Amino acid sequence: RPIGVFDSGIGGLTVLRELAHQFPHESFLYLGDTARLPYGSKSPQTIRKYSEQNIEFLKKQDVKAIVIACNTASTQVKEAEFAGLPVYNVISPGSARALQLSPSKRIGVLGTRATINSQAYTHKILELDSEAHVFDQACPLFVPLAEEGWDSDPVTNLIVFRYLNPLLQNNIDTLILGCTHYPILKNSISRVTGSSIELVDSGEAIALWLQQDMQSGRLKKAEQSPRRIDILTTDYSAHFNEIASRILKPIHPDDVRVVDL
Ligand code: DGN
Repeated sequence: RPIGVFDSGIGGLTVLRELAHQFPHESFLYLGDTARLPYGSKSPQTIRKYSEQNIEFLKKQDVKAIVIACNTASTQVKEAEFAGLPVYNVISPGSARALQLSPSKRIGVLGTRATINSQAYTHKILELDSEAHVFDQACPLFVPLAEEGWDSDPVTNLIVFRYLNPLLQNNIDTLILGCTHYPILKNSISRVTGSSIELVDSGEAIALWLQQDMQSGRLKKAEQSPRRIDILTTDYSAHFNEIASRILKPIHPDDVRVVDL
C-alpha cells in the first residue's frame, strides 16, 4: 500500500521528492488540490474543511499513512491515527529538527500568512523547549515566485532580502522554511541568510520522522518492489505537469491524472 501525501498544489512535491529519495522501496500516492489552491490566504475553517476532504479521499485509496505535505494544512489538522492509519503533519517534525540544529535556540520561521497567523510553529517549539525564542515572518510573495521557477532571479533575491532582513536582526541560527514551496527558492534564501544559518525544510524533517516510525514499527515498511509513484490533481494544468517534472527530477511519476474528490 502506498503512503498518501497531499498539498494544495505543487509545494508538497518538494516533500514527495525527499520521501521518494529516502524510501526507494515505498510507493506514493500524491494529491495536489490544484482546483482549490492557494490555501495560504484562506481562513482556518476553509483550510480545515479542504484538508479533511483530502484525507477522506486518500483513506478511500487504501493508503497506509497520510503525510500532510502542506504547512498551511498542517496548522489545521492534528496528527492522529485513525484505525491504524497514521496521519502526519509537518509542524512537529520541522519544530523538532530546528531545535536539534539550533545551539542558541533562536529560531526563525517563514510561512504563508495562514501558517504564521496560526502560530502553530511557535506553540510547538515552545511546547518542546520553553527556553526557545521564535521569530516569524509571513512571505506571501514566495509562492508565486516558486511557481514561476524564479530561484536565484534578481527579483526573487530582492524580495527575499526584503522579508528576511528584519528577521535576521534577531540573531537566529536556524530558519524553518515553513511552507513546502520555499525549498524551491533555497538558493535565493541561503544567499541572504549566509552559511551560518541552518535551513530546515519540511521534506527532510518529515523523512527523518518517518524513518524513526519505520524503525519503531509504527509505520510498516513496503514489502514488495517495484514501487509506484502516482500523482493526482483536482484540476488539469499543463503548467503543473511542467513544474512537477522540474521539482521531482530525477524522480519520474508513473502516472499523473485528474480526479474529483
Ligand atoms: N505549500 C503550502 C504550504 O506549505 O503552506 C502553501 C501553498 C499555498 O497554498 N499557498
